[in-house]
Amino acid sequence: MVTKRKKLYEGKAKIIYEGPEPGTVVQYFKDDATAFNAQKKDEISGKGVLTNRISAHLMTKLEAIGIPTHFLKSLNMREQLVRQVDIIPLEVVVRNIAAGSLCKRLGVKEGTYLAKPLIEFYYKDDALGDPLVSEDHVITFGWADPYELEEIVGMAWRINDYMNGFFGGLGIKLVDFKLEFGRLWGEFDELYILLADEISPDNCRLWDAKSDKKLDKDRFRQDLGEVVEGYQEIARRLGLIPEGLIGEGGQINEAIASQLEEIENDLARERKLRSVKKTPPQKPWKS
Ligand code: ADP
Ligand code: AIR
Ligand code: ASP
Repeated sequence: MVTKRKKLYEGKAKIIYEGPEPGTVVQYFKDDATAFNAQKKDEISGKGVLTNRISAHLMTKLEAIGIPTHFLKSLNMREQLVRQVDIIPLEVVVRNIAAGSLCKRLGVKEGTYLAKPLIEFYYKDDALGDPLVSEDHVITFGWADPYELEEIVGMAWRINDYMNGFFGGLGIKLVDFKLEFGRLWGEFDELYILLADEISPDNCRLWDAKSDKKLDKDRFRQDLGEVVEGYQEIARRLGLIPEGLIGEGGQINEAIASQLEEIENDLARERKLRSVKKTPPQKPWKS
């Protein structure tokens, strides 16, 4: 019997479906790309497969260093099972090198190394265009309390430290990235802050360390072309694409594609074992 699952939310890059157990949801990664608050839109064939795989991989790496994340397991090429959280309405941006809106706002030259990593908060509200806000705004308007904010900032620093080293080892500069966090209440009403949403070239700026070639969503934002190729290069360096999968003209090698599915299944099986201890919360969702 085919059961139609309930769509809970459709965003610009993902669809959230009801999960198989209470407290879980399925994230479906679309090929849609938007920029500048959805004023620019397009479909980038194959993007969702790559962002799903890259995000699953990075979330698993972060779990392994003790960052609590929403990720439970990969389901298929475009979907992953995650814990449902109450999203804190903040986009937490960490910057190592000046780019994007920082350059526009302050006139800093793109590519300038910052004296220290910079953490910024944007209030997550499409109608307002996700405005930049201060920690004081966050507290005053109650988007997060001081303890939550301290935890979020601590996690953002640790994630940046880890990812800087990790990408550095792959010959990639981690220019900046955006994180989202969510609240999860445990069995005894204790509160956990989890890393949620996704980490992929859709919300990180990643440059080749030698050439400074952009391998992220800026290829789409700035009409640089070869968008999916940039994402593929990141996946390839992460070891998520076997050599030879993509031919000269960008065509997929079917034999290697089926091998890729096997790898995906192996990864999923491995994560299933890892996720045994992570039973979904007993309590129905609080919102
Ligand atoms: P947007 O809403 O900006 O268009 P997406 O297309 O990426 O973004 O949609 C995904 C939505 O799901 C986002 O609003 C994000 O905050 C939310 N989300 C991410 N992870 C979770 C989670 N674990 N539980 C509930 N909601 C989540
Ligand atoms: N980001 C912010 N809002 C949505 C996204 N994806 C990410 C960008 C970039 C970082 O946050 O992809 O990696 C900073 O973006 P900006 O535009 O503020 O310079
Ligand atoms: N995804 C956001 C938008 O559609 C921001 C961006 O990535 O540029 O505007």
